[in-house]
Amino acid sequence: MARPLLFDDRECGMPPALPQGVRLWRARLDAAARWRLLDEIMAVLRQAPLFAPRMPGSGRPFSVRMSNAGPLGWVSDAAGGYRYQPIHPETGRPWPAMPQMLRRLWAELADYPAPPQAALINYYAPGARMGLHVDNDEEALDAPVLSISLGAVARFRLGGLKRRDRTISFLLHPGDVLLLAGPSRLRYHGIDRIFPDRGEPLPAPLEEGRINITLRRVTPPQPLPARD
Ligand code: MD6
Ligand code: FE
Repeated sequence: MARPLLFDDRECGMPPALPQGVRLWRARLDAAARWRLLDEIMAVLRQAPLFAPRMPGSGRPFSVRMSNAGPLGWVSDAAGGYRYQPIHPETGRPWPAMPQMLRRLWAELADYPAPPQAALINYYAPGARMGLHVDNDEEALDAPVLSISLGAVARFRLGGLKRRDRTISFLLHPGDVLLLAGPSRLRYHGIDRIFPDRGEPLPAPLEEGRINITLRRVTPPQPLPARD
């Protein structure tokens, strides 16, 4: 018999079982930490305004708007495609420094011997979504991607290594932290929808919607020079 919707794993709590390499820390950031992080993110966005990335080829804009912090940022446009670059595509200025909180979270959770180089900031206004995709524009595919959710609740969809593989879905709440690592690093995933009335408001001038931050290592760590 179907269980009542209120207790459905798709709607609340932990998904039944996460595949190896996927970790989910519910409410890893408490309310105070979420506000501190949001403050830092709003400061980044004042220096590096949200831009609308475009699909390679068609030039169709994503519904999600983006910015970055750190030495590298992920961008996409019709002519250049998906890539990392050290400057904002519209202002031409270097990305703002990565907030220390984010570097610390990576050091605590990522189990990788080098710091993240890009913090990709995704902003979902009500109605925005992100189609199933794989994050594979990084050279350092041995490094995990660590993701932090803020603001509105979203439904995350997680698939397999092939687009047509079975998927599971679960909700991401503000303060949740999700890791895709190891054998799950190249799994398909996306955001089906956000729930603008659930979760927490964002600071002005955004007010509503969802922010997701993904921390990425782009290039392999520099090996130490041999001493002999
Ligand atoms: C999002 N997240 O939560 C989109 N990518 O808005 C991602 O695309 C993502 O959560 C790689 C690893 C974790 C993620
Ligand atoms: Fe992704």
